[in-house]
Amino acid sequence: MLTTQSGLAVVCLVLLWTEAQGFKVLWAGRSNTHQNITTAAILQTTAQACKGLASVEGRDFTLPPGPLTAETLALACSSSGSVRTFQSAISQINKRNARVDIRHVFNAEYHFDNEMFVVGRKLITDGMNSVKSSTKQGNFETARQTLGGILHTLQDFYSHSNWIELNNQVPHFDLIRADVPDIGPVADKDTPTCQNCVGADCRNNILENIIRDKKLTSGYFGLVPFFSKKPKGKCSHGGGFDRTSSQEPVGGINKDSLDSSHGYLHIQAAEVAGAATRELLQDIRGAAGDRDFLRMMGISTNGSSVLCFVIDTTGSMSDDIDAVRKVTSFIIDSKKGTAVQPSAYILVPFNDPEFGPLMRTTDPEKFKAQINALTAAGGGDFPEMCLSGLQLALTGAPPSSEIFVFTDAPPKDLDLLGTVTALIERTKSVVTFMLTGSLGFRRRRSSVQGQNSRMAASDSQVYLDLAQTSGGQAIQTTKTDLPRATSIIVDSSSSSLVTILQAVRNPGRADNFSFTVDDSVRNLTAYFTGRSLSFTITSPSGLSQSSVEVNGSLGTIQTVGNFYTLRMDSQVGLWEISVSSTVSYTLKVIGQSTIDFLFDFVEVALEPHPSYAVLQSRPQAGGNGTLLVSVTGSDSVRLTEVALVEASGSGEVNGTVESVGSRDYLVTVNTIPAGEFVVRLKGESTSTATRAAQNIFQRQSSTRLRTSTIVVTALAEGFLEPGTPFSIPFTVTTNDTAGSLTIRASNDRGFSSSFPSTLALVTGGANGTVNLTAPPNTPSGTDVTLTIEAESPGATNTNYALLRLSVVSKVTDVNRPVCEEISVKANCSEDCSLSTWELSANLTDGNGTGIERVTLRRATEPSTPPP
Ligand SMILES: *[C@@H]1O[C@H](CO)[C@@H](O)[C@H](O)[C@H]1NC(C)=O
Ligand SMILES: *[C@@H]1O[C@H](CO)[C@@H](O)[C@H](O)[C@H]1NC(C)=O
Ligand SMILES: *[C@@H]1O[C@H](CO)[C@@H](O)[C@H](O)[C@H]1NC(C)=O
Ligand SMILES: *[C@@H]1O[C@H](CO)[C@@H](O)[C@H](O)[C@H]1NC(C)=O
Ligand SMILES: *[C@@H]1O[C@H](CO)[C@@H](O)[C@H](O)[C@H]1NC(C)=O
Ligand SMILES: *[C@@H]1O[C@H](CO)[C@@H](O)[C@H](O)[C@H]1NC(C)=O
Ligand SMILES: *[C@@H]1O[C@H](CO)[C@@H](O)[C@H](O)[C@H]1NC(C)=O
Ligand SMILES: *[C@@H]1O[C@H](CO)[C@@H](O)[C@H](O)[C@H]1NC(C)=O
Ligand SMILES: *[C@@H]1O[C@H](CO)[C@@H](O)[C@H](O)[C@H]1NC(C)=O
Ligand SMILES: *[C@@H]1O[C@H](CO)[C@@H](O)[C@H](O)[C@H]1NC(C)=O
Ligand SMILES: *[C@@H]1O[C@H](CO)[C@@H](O)[C@H](O)[C@H]1NC(C)=O
Ligand SMILES: [Ca+2]
Repeated sequence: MLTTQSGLAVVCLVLLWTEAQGFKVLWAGRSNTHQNITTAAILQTTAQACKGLASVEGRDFTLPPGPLTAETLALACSSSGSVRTFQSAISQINKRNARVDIRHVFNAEYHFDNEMFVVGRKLITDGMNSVKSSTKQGNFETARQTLGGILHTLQDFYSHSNWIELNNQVPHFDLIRADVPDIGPVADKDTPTCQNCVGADCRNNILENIIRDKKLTSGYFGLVPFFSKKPKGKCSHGGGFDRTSSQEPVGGINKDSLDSSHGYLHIQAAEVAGAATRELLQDIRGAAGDRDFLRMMGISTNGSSVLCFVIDTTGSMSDDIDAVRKVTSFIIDSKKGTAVQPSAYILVPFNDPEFGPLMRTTDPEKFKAQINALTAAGGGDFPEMCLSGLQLALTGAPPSSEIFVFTDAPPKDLDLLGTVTALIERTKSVVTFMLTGSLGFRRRRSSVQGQNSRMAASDSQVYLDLAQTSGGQAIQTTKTDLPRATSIIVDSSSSSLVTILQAVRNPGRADNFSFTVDDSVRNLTAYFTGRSLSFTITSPSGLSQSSVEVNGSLGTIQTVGNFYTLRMDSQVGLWEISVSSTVSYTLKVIGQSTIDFLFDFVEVALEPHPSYAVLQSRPQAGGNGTLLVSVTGSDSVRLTEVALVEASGSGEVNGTVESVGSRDYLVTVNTIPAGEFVVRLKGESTSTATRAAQNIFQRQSSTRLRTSTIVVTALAEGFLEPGTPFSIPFTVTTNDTAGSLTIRASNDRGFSSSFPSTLALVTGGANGTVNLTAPPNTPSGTDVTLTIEAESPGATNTNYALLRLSVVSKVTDVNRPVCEEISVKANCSEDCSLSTWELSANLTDGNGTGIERVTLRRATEPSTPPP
């Protein structure tokens, strides 16, 4: 069953006799996993949504022959630019699904163990309500997060209950309906449901009368030796970790994998779980509409990049706002009607003391109008609320967005620095600062309201640091020259931007860098930022150009303030860059390519069920670490090397790479570097047009990461209800033995919160609670991002836990509207889409909240098991 792969052979030997909760997540051999089931269902439902949207928009939709993949489907959906975001959406849903086996291993209701049908179903229906509300508000991140979790519970029903043994071939539809009172006959607590298995043979251990009366039951599960007990006569989950399965009646009924107690029904259970997953997704699709359903899945017919501006609107900014207007119009007009226009536009103005609100639209003309409406005024004293504005952009933009901040003043809200840094690390968005006036070169800002504006070099340091953490630039220029620097914004609006190399030397020093360009890369571009820089680039064929040659053998060097851009021919092979500056500098080499990667540090647990959960904080210092890396964009790439590279040195640590899925890899590193580091990945691709020799590719993370000696964990399940305080308990563990921790909690919605500002250390750590309250009028589906920061005694170390929560109003109307057919006038016999027909129907919602929307949809194909 289990493949014994590199490094984990010993563990796998142990796992040979184990089995645990739900379909597996990792190391499932030939068995179906939660990921297989979920991915297949998403592809099928998304294909139907694409088909629906295409027919409404009068476009053709044909699925290519062969197996459905994210690539082929995105292409068929006329959204080839969305491959990466589609894969990223699937991956996010799968990660939240996997997390349930780590965070809720002891909560039976999340797995439909212990006959917890009522609570289990409530998790699903409450979650569906939240997914629909989030989608309606455009909060797709939160929607995916919730969706991943409830799909785990839904799928486990088919593995852990006796639904399949009751000979059901289709899903239990009532599990996803809040409008039915119960889910049918369930064996009550006192009714025995199982008998002993005959040796290892558990085929007939469910009692005959339970099967005959069609009573639902599920296996009991307990991990704790001697303490785990089950009620008399009840079935067990089964498997080595389940301590109840050795109690009478011995054995189990789970169908988690081919070699489980009821492994002979594994395939059927997985098929019905797949059909159930499709049903749930169809229900969400119905509520969201095809366009928003596809956006939740990361698919937009308008390309996938997001244009995101954070703009200082205080008195001295009118030149900058003009420059933003011009570049916005340029991007929108030059990409109009093409497949590469931004899929969304985000604008966050900030002033002092006001900032926000975040404006998000998919309509380019509306965005232009919003930018045209900006005026420069006010601002009071010199510093402004820049970090508050940036915080909104970081939580409101999709992950890995490029965010551009325009300002000429230092930040006033430095208390948000830790939060903004945490958000950059977690979202992996890239922040580029356009610093003008006094923060730029030469010209100084005119004094505001008679106050003297005092500037120090340190004023811009916060921006330089944040740019470096995110992998962006801090471009310092005059207001007059600013329009020439905005070409970087045009570059960023391409939907397949990848980072090939990025490095920072601060303090500056002479150094040599090399990088490999593969044949999927187009429009190779190098950016340098630094004062009085001096560099030379050499191509694989030996052509070289130095920074003083404006027009050289590789291209034209454009210089604006401290920012240099060189666009080059994307020659395949090994390139070299030699920098001889002693002042601090950054360099970044980007290109356009479909091949990229996603990564997260994860916590892996092998017992009872091998699974992982994404860390919402910095990894622990001095120890080992595990990353989940997914290669996106191409089916024919193989990852060969993943290294953590010191951000400002040349040290690097190689990881052990283990494939755990078609494009997913678990990478373990023995010692995470102590300082800041980036993730670099190398691999081979055979997707060349010519299918020529193997093609080595290299990619790097933009974001700089770091470890911490403090560990912060916070667990928040469920949803905030408007007007009601919501408690989020958190735990801090640290090496420090005395003193107290400083705690800061902040959220991006300005919700009122209470938390202890310091926590006294008890041996090894401390526990605390943050109470967060959404105002009573908060719309259902609003999301809120909470950062809980802990700082060690003496401020030597900080870490955080970042949580994205959803506000959901109590549902009062669970009854579906009714569509009653009155008459149909049609003379079409076969394909009615080719003729005219007339339908008259009576749509009513009883005493419910009313009918929101009426859509016509072609009947979907009957649920068929995946091929
Ligand atoms: C695509 O762009 C058009 C305008 O060009 C806009 O009306 C529409 O809302 C956009 N669609 C999506 C899914 O972003
Ligand atoms: C960079 O490479 C050049 C040529 O190979 C070499 O002369 C120089 O010493 C190197 N510089 C550093 C800092 O390694
Ligand atoms: C590469 O850049 C050129 C010129 O800047 C542009 O015309 C072309 O569309 C870009 N290529 C791609 C694939 O975007
Ligand atoms: C990683 O570190 C943890 C905690 O220090 C330890 O329990 C575990 O065995 C280590 N794993 C490996 C593969 O070294
Ligand atoms: C990392 O692995 C690569 C390829 O396996 C090897 O070339 C390189 O020297 C290794 N680096 C370190 C620091 O071990
Ligand atoms: C499920 O995924 C695993 C890992 O990618 C794969 O080995 C297995 O063949 C898949 N199973 C099915 C039934 O698709
Ligand atoms: C605590 O200190 C020990 C020894 O200095 C170190 O090995 C360990 O990694 C530290 N743990 C944390 C959480 O920092
Ligand atoms: C949070 O709310 C709980 C319950 O209402 C209360 O006991 C606790 O003291 C509150 N904690 C803080 C930090 O306000
Ligand atoms: C924090 O809470 C956990 C679980 O309730 C408990 O085990 C731990 O001892 C507590 N730690 C401190 C420092 O109070
Ligand atoms: C539509 O349904 C409502 C409620 O059932 C009923 O009162 C009404 O008469 C119906 N209208 C028609 C035209 O059938
Ligand atoms: C309206 O609400 C009442 C009480 O909540 C319920 O008994 C009744 O069946 C509802 N009527 C309809 C048409 O749904
Ligand atoms: Ca001010």
